[in-house]
Amino acid sequence: MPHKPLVFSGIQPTGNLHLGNYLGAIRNWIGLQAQHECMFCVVDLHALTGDFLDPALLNTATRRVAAAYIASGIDPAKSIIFNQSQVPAHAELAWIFNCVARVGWLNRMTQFKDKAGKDRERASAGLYVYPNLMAADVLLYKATHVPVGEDQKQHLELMRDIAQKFNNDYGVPEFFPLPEPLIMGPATRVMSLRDGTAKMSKSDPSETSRILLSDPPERIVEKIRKARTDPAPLPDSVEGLAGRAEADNLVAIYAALSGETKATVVARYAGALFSRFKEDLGERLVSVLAPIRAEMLRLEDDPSHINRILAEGSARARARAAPVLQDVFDIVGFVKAER
Ligand code: AQP
Repeated sequence: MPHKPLVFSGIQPTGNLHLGNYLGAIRNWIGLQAQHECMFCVVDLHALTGDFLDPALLNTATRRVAAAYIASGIDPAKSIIFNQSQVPAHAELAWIFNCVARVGWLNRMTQFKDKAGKDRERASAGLYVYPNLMAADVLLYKATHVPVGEDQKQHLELMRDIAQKFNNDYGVPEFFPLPEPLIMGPATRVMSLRDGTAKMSKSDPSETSRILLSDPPERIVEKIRKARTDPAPLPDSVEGLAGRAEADNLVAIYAALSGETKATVVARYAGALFSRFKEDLGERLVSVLAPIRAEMLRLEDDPSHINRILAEGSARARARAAPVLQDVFDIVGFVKAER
């Protein structure tokens, strides 16, 4: 049974969105929206898996992530924008997937190891089963394509394993599709501006490690000016970026913004000092991010408008989820309580 193409992706409302979220995920969604049916979720259930999150912050961040989607070009009339907690079927299917996924599979997840750090005993059980909830997010709608950054590749592989095992165990071949990851562009893994070996992340304690979508232009320029680099000038070939993680990261960001390859960028700046390159990079960033920030501020000024968009999106998502969850309940053998 071929599955109808459907794109699904989401972001956790755990803080302000950064350039990694934009280049690795959101920006790629805009092009997909023109060609496919799409659902973009604010994954607020996932947001609880880290350290205690202040409810007021979660509340604000949820609306802010939705505002970032819309300000970046996601059209709520075309694509479904909603927050995960408003569709209880996500949590219900996730429970079933907790019983399908094997502990051995979860033990291999590098994101859990990275996020739990040294003190794994203290990590929440939710963080451990995070990939099962992520599988439920996508498979609940039988979505076929998942545009994400490089860091989510392993979770997508696990999602496919869950779908395959469910289909096999219950003898329902092709009930769930095996979703394809879409990892697009030259900046699929944007690194921290302070450490070229660490991913740019919302939860990095250093605010100067990331460019926020909400940063005003002067702050963007300042963060890029202060971004860590080595003392050598830019090389004349991509090979010359090897072993220079910070330099490589800035060139990749530039290439993603200008729509060029890293090779074209280094050829243009061969031998230039980083101070000059950073000036141009700062300008490019401001020209892309300033209009998004302005639109985000405008949208955030009217929380009830965003609430309405989320409410409409959630209603559409619930309507799509209900028959799939009912099929799953029938397949696993739950008795439907009739009056
Ligand atoms: N540095 C990055 N480069 C490219 N893509 C990235 N993504 C995240 N960081 C980068 C992509 O953004 C989407 C949403 O990610 P998320 O917020 O749901 O979770 P995350 O990957 O854990 O992101 P953060 O910023 O690191 O959040 P915290 O610090 O809260 O855990 C995904 O498609 C992801 O690939």
